[in-house]
Amino acid sequence: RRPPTQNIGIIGAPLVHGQPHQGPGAAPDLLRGLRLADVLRSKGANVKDYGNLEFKVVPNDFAVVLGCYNARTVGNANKQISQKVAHILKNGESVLVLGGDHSVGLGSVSGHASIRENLALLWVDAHADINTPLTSTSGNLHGMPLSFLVKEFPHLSPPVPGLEWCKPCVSSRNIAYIGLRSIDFREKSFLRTLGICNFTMEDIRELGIDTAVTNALDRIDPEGNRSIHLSFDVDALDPQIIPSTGTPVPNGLDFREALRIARIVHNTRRMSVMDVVELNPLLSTPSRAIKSAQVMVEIISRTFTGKRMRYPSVQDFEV
Ligand code: 5AB
Ligand code: MN
Ligand code: MN
Ligand code: MN
Repeated sequence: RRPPTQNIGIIGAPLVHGQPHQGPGAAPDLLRGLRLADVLRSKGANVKDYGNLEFKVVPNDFAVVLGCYNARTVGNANKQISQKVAHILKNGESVLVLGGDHSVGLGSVSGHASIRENLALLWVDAHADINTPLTSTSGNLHGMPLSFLVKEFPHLSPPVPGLEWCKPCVSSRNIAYIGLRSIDFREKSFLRTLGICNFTMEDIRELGIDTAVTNALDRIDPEGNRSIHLSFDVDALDPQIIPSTGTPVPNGLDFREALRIARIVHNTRRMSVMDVVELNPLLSTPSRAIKSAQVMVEIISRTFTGKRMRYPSVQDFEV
């Protein structure tokens, strides 16, 4: 069966206020500079680039709720992201959201859920990103998006100014993690209480990536009929491959494993939204930043189209 031509809408979401660095704001344009859209087109996709969203910085927005930094700025930006994602999905296009830090998951997942009920969420990350403003030790919202999105979340958090619009929209049964290896103490208990499916790096080393991803998808989408949201934090990959990220953790996914995730998700033919977040071109060296971005271009294009542009050896991407 030949799938219909794929329509892809790209949004740049250069939001940086979910963490302390400026760099993630430069990622969308770096990926564009590497001809991401043309690579996707060369593999047969129709691509429309909607450009970068522009976000206003709310003055005096520091530490509004117990160590939750920049909540209004992050909240307002994510409301824009949510509306844009919904708009593009309504146009019949799949969406590629280029972050920005991982707080953009708040808007991206909310926008997706507003159009497709019962989505399944695959969170590829070294981290669990499920702190609340009260459990976070950093106060950075890029470590918290899931606590706002999970319907069954066990703790009531104080309402966060700027995020009033954001309603829990994904059931914990329909969320799975791939690649975890740095989970905070309180996050562990949330994962356990909620019974969220997770394949840590340890699990992946034991089972292999194919079994991990296939089982994760079976768990979160047992009937195989849900719209899939892939939220891909580049720090899931090993820092040897992607050194340009703000919160690197050793012993991550290798390139082959990331390409297997791309392949298996692609083969569902049901991925509607992919986020690519936490790429920070201002960290490590400029040439390593470009290589990090090239790795992501290959992963993105294979996830959407299933096709490889060339036959890269892993060494091509080693830095
Ligand atoms: B990322 C940490 N758990 O809450 C926190 O990169 C790290 O989007 C969060 O996964 C990392 O600050 C957020 C310690
Ligand atoms: Mn993350
Ligand atoms: Mn992470
Ligand atoms: Mn990070």
